[in-house]
Amino acid sequence: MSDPVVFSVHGSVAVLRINNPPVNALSQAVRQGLSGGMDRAEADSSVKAVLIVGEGRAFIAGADITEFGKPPMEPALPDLCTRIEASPLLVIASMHGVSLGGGLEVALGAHYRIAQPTARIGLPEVHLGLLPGAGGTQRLPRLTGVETAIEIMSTGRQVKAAEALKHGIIDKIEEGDPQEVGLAYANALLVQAAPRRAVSELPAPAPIDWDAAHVTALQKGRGQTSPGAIIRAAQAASELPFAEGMAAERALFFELLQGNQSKGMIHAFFNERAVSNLPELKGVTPRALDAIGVIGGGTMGAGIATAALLAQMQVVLIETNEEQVAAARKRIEGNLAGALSRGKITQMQYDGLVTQALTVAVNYDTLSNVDLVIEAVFEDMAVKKEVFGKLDAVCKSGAILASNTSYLDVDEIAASTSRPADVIGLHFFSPAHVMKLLEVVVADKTAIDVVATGFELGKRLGKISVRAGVCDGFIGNRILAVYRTAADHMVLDGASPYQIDRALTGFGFAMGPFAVADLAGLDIGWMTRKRKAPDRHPDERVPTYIDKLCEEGHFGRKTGEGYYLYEAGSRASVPNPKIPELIAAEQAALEITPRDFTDEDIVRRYMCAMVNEAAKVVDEGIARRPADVDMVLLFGYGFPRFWGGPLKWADLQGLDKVLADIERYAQEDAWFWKPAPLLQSLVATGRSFDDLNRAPAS
Ligand code: HSC
Ligand code: NAD
Repeated sequence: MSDPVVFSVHGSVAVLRINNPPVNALSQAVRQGLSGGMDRAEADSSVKAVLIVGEGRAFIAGADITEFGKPPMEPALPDLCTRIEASPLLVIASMHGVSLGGGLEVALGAHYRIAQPTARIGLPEVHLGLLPGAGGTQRLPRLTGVETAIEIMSTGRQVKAAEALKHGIIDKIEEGDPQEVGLAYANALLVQAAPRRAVSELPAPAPIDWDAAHVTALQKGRGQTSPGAIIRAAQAASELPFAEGMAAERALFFELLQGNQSKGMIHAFFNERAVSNLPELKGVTPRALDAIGVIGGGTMGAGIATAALLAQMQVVLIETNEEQVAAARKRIEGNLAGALSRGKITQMQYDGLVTQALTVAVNYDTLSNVDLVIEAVFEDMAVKKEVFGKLDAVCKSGAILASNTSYLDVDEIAASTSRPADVIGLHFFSPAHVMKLLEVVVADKTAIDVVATGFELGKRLGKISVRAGVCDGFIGNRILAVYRTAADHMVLDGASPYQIDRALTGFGFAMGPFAVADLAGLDIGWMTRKRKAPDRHPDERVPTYIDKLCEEGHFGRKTGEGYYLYEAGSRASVPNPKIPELIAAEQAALEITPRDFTDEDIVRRYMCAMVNEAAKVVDEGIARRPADVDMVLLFGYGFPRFWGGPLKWADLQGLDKVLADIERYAQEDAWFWKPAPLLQSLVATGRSFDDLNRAPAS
């Protein structure tokens, strides 16, 4: 392997060029190389300045996250930054691409910073459940003031060079080769006899109302603790001498590193990348994806078309009649107008997308040239089969026929065509141009290059794509049906829907299950209950109180009344007083004596139901690995990222404890709580779900 830091001398400037692909993470070898390079430069009497620069696509992407949790190795990053800053030589960082986390902290250790116009800087540790631990919390507030520093650290956002210049984080922007630009800047500074400027020697930043900022940070973090720790570290920067502030930062960093939230978030970081890395797709070339068809321009079809248009694809959308054609076009234009108003596209791009890239028609022949079609018509097998029959007749040979069905059997849909190998499920989430998840549902006969194309489409649309097998609801909706049922059972037994929603938002979900039901429309669940009623097992407990509300025409948010009451034009809601009465009537009819649940009981039962079904989904091969389930829940169902996903949560609780709870619940309702065999075997053999993630994929 080549040297991770290449040393060279150019006149009176020594260059330390970091070369650690793909993103110059600060591994031990890089830290060692930088420290050794500083020693070497200082030992050379001809050298007056040091330029730190990165090879490849980034200056430095931060500490090497793979080293977290392993025994620390010298030199420690904070010490390296201090060592750079303390150098008697003038130290300059020339930044391109991203300078993130420890990468920015190294640059803040330098005395001057120059950046490319396209460079971006940031302290994204908060997304890993951490805080900047190599002086970022102490140096950044000295440069920008506390408010800006806190905003940058607690959002973790990437700041463009121009903004960084405005805040005084960098000193100069100049386009060109980063090393050449950096050398010119270093030489100019030497000519001017510019002083060494140590950020640590700047005056401590002015204080703010720390306790108020702490409360706000915790509220915004919805249960995540690192934003609160960021405030405390900034407070240390303001109140303590620099060295003591550094010690306070280090203590807070290690507290977070040892906690569960950083473990969950680091799990999410690596697995959101790993999830679409299927060994069987190595070397498989995806089919073409220039033009796509969409059947049905309702909620989902319009969202999918929008996503494809925003990814520069030609889109042909088919609806049933001219009125629906106009309605579909209006929905897509509305979605694109949203992208325009958020600055994601320009007016010119908007015009091009709606006039040239999008065709909306009634006639299926319009689809003769598309590479892939996604069907998003009503969730009804007969309608789907009719549509697939038409697609089979008009689509060119090799075109991929995909269904966005939520629950239906993709094998059955495939079998109704003359080309089952070209059929796949592509399950998007609503709103499809916003939600990050795509389940790529692989049917029995789906060809491997069709699977590869499904993943390629996901990549082009900026989605996190997860492979799923065929079953009722695939990965996500199948698990959802079970944990949702656990919530319904708790209502029957005495917990109010409002307490359940509160307990689960307290756990970190963006919304509780009953608020979600109102948003999705209560009619969906009502219809499903009616459809499933004839085959229901006698031991299955299904509450019907909410059906009474549906019978009166109340379907949740869209009609203004559901579990909650909604005022027209407002997002605010209040509990619907009819609900406790309806629940009480059903409890009386079923002779249930309601009991109290603590918030902790509620979370535990909800999570145990989720984990138990997820273990079955992995065991049956519907999901490849536990981490795949975790990513589905994270990106499709609002699961709190700081837990890493339900199976990471289970690992962090201890699987033996989770299984013991499930067995205890089974004493009340053995039909619902059947322990998953995989969970039992992991407990029996002392393994975790994460052990299965690490096992080579079959
Ligand atoms: C940090 O810096 C902590 C410090 O404040 C203090 C530490 C002090 C501790 C000591 C105390 C005594 N490490 O995303 P991509 C891999 S925390 C290791 O597909 P892109 C990534 O897994 C860090 N690996 O590319 C992937 O691997 P694969 C703060 C890293 O162009 C490959 O690189 N920094 C890595 O779409 C390509 O990545 C961050 O959180 C890292 N830091 O995006 C930045 N970064 O090919 C995290 C990436 O095997 N990184 N990899 O799948 C990113 O945001 C994005 O990767 C980039 C590139 C925007 C850098
Ligand atoms: P929708 O009722 O909003 O839209 C369906 C559209 O299909 C309507 O505009 C209808 O006119 C059109 N359509 C019906 N038959 C057609 C045909 N033969 N040819 C062309 N167009 C036809 O429904 P939706 O919510 O967009 O759901 C569509 C599909 O996506 C369903 O299979 C659903 O299960 C699935 N899905 C929905 C969601 C969701 O949250 N809404 C999420 C994921 C998947």
